[in-house]
Amino acid sequence: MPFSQQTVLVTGASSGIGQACAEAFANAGARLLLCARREDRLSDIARRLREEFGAEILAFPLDVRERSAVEAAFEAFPTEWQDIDVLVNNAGLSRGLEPIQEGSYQDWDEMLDTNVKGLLNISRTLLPKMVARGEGQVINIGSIAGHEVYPGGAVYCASKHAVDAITKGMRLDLNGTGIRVSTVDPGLVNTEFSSVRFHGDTERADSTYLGMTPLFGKDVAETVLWVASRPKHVNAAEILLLPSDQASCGKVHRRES
Ligand code: NDP
Ligand code: 8X3
Repeated sequence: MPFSQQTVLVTGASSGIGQACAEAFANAGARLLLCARREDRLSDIARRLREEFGAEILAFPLDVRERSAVEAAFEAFPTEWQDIDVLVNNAGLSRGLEPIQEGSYQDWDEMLDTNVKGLLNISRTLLPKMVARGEGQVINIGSIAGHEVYPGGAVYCASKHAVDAITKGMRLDLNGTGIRVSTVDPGLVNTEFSSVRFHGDTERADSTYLGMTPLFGKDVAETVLWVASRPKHVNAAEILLLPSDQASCGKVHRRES
């Protein structure tokens, strides 16, 4: 089991890519720390992974936007869970697709507070321990939206451009500490992402993937696992992972149904 000695933290593990990462690392023998806001979903996932893979799991509710709650959660861990080998900064969301002049302040705050400041809250809390140990790996889930901008996506894309900048800055600041920093940047992935973006309008969410074959959480999780499996002297720094039907944010091949 390649990860049998490793402790892996996945944020946003209650759904989609995070849930798939939890499953992939459990299958590879890792001990897992899983967090998200929906405690019931997390508990079900943790129970299933314990049954299926015999995984050792500590699942706990956490809103990554709440800095003091993030700090308190990690201080409260039992000693045997303190040394985290791999941090998967996955928790994130999009809200709305309105043009900038019609955008909602609430949606903007939620995206920036979660995707940017949430990632910083988790990273700032955990990195000192990794630096002190001289080892660890941070894998941020960015997006094609960190490489391009599309209409109605200014703020979500800004948040993912920020993740790209933070990833690059982390790599510079942590160079020589023994910590590797990577980003996995997917294109369209069929998760709850679009349903969250459209505030529960599932018909509109489903239309995102109409006539094309998107990625699934498992595809991204397999890539994250591959990044984490490289030998210590190799850093897979940046991976843009697209569905074959997608060439850019706005160029998606769709078949007539
Ligand atoms: P999902 O909506 O399926 O999953 C999002 C996860 O993030 C959930 O587990 C959710 O849990 C968690 N989350 C959201 N807000 C918070 C918060 N404040 N605190 C803690 N956890 C939070 O979407 P995806 O799996 O697709 O998204 C995962 C990541 O992948 C995001 O960063 C997204 O930007 C990125 N991404 C997604 C793509 C896609 O097309 N789907 C493409 C490129 C990148 P809960 O609600 O329980 O808190
Ligand atoms: C999610 C991919 O293109 O919907 O980050 O913004 S996209």
